[in-house]
Amino acid sequence: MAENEAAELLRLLEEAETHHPTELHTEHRNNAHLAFPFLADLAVDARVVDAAESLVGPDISLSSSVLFIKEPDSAAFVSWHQDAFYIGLEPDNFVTAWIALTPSTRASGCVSVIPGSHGKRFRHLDTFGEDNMLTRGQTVAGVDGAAAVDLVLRAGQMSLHHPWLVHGSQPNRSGRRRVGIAMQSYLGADVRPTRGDYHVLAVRGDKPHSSFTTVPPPTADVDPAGAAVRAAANLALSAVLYDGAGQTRAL
Ligand SMILES: O=C(O)CCC(=O)C(=O)O
Repeated sequence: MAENEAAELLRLLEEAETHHPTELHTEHRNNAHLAFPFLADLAVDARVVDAAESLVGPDISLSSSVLFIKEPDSAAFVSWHQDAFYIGLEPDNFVTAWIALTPSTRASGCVSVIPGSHGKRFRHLDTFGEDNMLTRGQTVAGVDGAAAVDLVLRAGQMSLHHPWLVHGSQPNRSGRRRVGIAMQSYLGADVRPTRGDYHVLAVRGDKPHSSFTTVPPPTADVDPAGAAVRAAANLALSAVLYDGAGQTRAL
């Protein structure tokens, strides 16, 4: 999308942060598209969904979203990981769209990926590192950062990543916020939960399979119905992401 369109989404997000600070702070960054209509609209935006469809097929649902916000000159980073390692969905016919609302550059800590790494499954260690933005600080050890490719995006661009692609990101050393939202993930028709309960939004084509809980999009910012839908979805997601973990963090 054009940069001015992304700037308008950023304005809406920052307005929402001002009016609903507890709904959008770092530890409450999941599934904001279930409580804020402008993010639900972005989740079903044809430009995003057309790209997802080219990879996962015409019947699509969205299992969750994550706001990845790095404040200016901050230490927050994302360790090398594979999303599918802790997501309870199979087969791997799903894709994440990472949408930049501000420039995502090497200086601001853009997402970096290891080409070809989606062909293997790597062991992850839970570090729960303080500045690590991931739920468990899950980390693939021994990744050669020199092999990484930076996904540099201007505001309004997006990248798509495969669920087994090793990726991570460095701290934001720029003087500007790095704001991205990961629509994580767009699921094809054959995808099923392998554990837990996923609360999905119907995005395109046939309605989601009955093994998922289908939830409605919000009608107003954090209205009681939307807030309840999001809270239930986050609880269910938390149970999946922390399955087997020794400790948890707020989600
Ligand atoms: O935003 C980041 O830096 C990391 C994003 C990520 O890990 C993801 O979208 O799966």
